[in-house]
Amino acid sequence: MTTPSAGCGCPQPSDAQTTPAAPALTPKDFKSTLKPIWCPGCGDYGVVTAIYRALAAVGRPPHEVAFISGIGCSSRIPGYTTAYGFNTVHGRALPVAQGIKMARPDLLVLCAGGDGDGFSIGGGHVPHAIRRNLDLTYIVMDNHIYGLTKGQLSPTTKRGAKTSSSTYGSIEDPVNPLLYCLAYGAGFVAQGVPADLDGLTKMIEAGIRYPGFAFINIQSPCVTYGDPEDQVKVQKTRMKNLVTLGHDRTNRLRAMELAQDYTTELYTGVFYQNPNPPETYDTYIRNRQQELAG
Ligand SMILES: Cc1ncc(C[n+]2csc(CCOP(=O)(O)OP(=O)(O)O)c2C)c(N)n1
Ligand code: SF4
Repeated sequence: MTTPSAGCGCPQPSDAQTTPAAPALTPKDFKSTLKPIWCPGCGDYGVVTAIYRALAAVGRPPHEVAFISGIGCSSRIPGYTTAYGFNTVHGRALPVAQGIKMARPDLLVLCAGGDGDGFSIGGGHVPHAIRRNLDLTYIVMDNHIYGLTKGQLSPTTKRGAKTSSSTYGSIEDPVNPLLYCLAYGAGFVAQGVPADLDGLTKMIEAGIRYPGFAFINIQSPCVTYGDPEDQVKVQKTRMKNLVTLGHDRTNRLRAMELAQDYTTELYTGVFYQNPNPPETYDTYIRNRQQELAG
């Protein structure tokens, strides 16, 4: 606030003595000194860049951010940020992330991993994290393969794909991560690609700002073990942006219809955002504790 100056019109010293504003954060503030060891061309490079940008836009300093992952190439991501990081056990990132959010509700909690981590070994945790609804953001780098263990099929590998563990072609239908999370009632569900860095950054920022469990599936190609026909070609030929299509992100049933198109189209953007987010589990527990304490 400025007050009228005395006589000469110059600003008075007292006017300028307000607490200086904290300097704005930049993506660099979130970049650690560790150099990523992903293969050149791996989609995860774009994902970490989008995360640096989104965190800078949200504006919480690194020491107020906790980044939890499982095990896999993608799960290395917390180490490449300056946030507090925890590489847990394969498939167990979500339980640890929820525990951290309960113990430290003041922290901004991000959780990340691969499609194997999230929808195979860790698949049983996802529905319960959704229905528990803590305020955290879950990012899956979906490369349709097990990257770290050298190319076995994953739950999102398409039927017929030849991998190191399905040499005659996968005989199972893939899991649909978007439909899975929508069906269990997640309040925020989006899908992005590293090639659209601006779009990806915006959706990660929106997911972080969403007050509840937010799920973001990122089609992040594995250039070493992945099937380029399955992922790279689809991104080049069949990608459709939900904003351009005029999709109403508050329409959950329409979001489910679009998510069902998984094998024919690749939609990017926010599929669903609950316009009236319910109270989160962490807030509920804290309020009840206060009530009971009188
Ligand atoms: C309990 C347990 N089971 C299996 C493994 C072996 N393992 C490590 S990473 C991984 C799969 C990685 O695939 P994904 O989660 O899709 O991540 P990506 O490497 O593709 O990013 C497996 C099976 C392990 N480390 N721990
Ligand atoms: S193996 Fe695949 S997922 Fe892992 S770093 Fe290399 S390109 Fe990325």
